[in-house]
Amino acid sequence: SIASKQYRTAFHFQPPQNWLNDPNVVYQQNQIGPMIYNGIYHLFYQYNPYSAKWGNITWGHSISTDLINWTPLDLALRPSEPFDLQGCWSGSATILPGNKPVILYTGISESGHNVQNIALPKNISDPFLLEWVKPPYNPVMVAEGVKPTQFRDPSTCWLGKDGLWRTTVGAEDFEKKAKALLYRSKDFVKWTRAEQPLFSTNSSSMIECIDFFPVSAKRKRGLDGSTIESEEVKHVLKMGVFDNSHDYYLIGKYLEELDEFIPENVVEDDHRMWLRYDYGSFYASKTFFDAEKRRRVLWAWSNESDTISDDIVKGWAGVQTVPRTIWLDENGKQLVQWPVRELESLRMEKVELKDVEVSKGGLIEIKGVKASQADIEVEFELPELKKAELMYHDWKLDNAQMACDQMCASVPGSIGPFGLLVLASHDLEEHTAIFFRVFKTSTGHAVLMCSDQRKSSLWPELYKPAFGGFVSTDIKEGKISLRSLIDHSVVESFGAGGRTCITARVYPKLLLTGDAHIYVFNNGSETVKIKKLKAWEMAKARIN
Ligand code: DQQ
Repeated sequence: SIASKQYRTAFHFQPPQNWLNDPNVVYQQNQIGPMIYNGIYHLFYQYNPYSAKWGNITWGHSISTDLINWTPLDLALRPSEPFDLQGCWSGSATILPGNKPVILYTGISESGHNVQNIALPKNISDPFLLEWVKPPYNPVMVAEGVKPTQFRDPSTCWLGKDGLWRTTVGAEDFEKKAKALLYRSKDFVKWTRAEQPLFSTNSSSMIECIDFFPVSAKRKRGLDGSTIESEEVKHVLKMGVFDNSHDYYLIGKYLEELDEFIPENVVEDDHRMWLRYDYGSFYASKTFFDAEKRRRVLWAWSNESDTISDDIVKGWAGVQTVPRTIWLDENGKQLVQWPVRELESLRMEKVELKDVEVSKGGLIEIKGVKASQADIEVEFELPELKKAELMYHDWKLDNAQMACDQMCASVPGSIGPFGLLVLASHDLEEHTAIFFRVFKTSTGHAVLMCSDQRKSSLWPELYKPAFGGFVSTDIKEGKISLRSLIDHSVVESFGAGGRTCITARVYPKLLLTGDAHIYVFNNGSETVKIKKLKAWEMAKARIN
């Protein structure tokens, strides 16, 4: 049945049971107390302790030293006071000077309003930060000039040159305009709303789980959130668009003097023109700066594709994506993501292929690894690009998904569709197809990446879309890579070194019989070459 343990993940974070959604904060705490030599990562997440559906929201808490294996701790926050009686919703942590962590979170008050609260560790020398106290001066922010039920998810705070802390909170005003409100504070207790929001838009009613952080324009390494303006620094503003539950981001300049974010290359106020971290099941993401490893790490909630009643039967719902390092692409125009290196510690048996041609209709099985728990990296070499089919549609805005919908893996093309069939039964009755297709356009070439779930399962009533995104890569070099992490009910894919990512949730029936296979396929008229392929069976991480 759908309640089979086979659908639980081996290396994606999930609690032992019940409902999970947004990652709240993860931060690395350096050497508090003499007993600890490695930093400890803390992951907090939205959690319903009583059921596998959303409700009774608390903060679950787990810790790790490697971002892969996790130990569960008691709930960090649960509703207890008039300012959070109806729920402890999303927020973030900030580390104040002296290595003092503070949580800012949204409480749903007795009267159902969204208010912002503070929580502090009860005992700062407890390395596990087990207990959190809510000072009596809460709430520290209440809605002013915005809907009191649409005002939430304070971001990690950053410190300005003027010595004031800042945070941004998503809100919807009475004209249905979304705002990234800006608040400032000297002491973290008294917060004052700035006249001007950090950013505002007419293209969504509400924006959730805002993340705002600097990225280096020169190097891959991450920057601390309070890094000040300079030639070499750009800022990223990430917003969860409430109307369609997708995370979008903009790259631009943060003008500290004006406390305003000015996005680059944005001509219209239309969220469909914004960038996406992931074109699949991926929402409410949050980054944190890992000071020890000098990287910025991204987490996100990957929602279910089965029904709520299935979730109740299963007793669980929701996973976190694997933690991903993110940095600004060399072209300065988008971010690039790659699973943290620690994930590679789970790689076991390996299978390798080199220089294998896959001609029209070709299907090559990758044998020798457990196909339900694997990490696959392939590098494809392409035929001459002049063979590419013409893109006769006017694919604009966010219609890559539509393109994948119309041109699935079984619709033959010229260069592509080629890629992987994963969680595939021997007769291919069930499979998830992750693939590329190259087009000729009036200005050059376009590369489409799809993750098509429509044939992923024979179970009824699942959400089985074909997700898609365009890939911005220099295809003229004649190469493209694909990495897919297969973890029972998760398929998380990274195209062109992490330039386009797609996470899918699937429930193939074949997992119940063990009939899982991995294939490389080509359905284009032109032969593509597997330059290199490596597939590893993954060990099971110790998660909660
Ligand atoms: N989830 C939280 C909210 C947030 C939403 C509630 C986003 O704070 O806006 O569980 O998924």
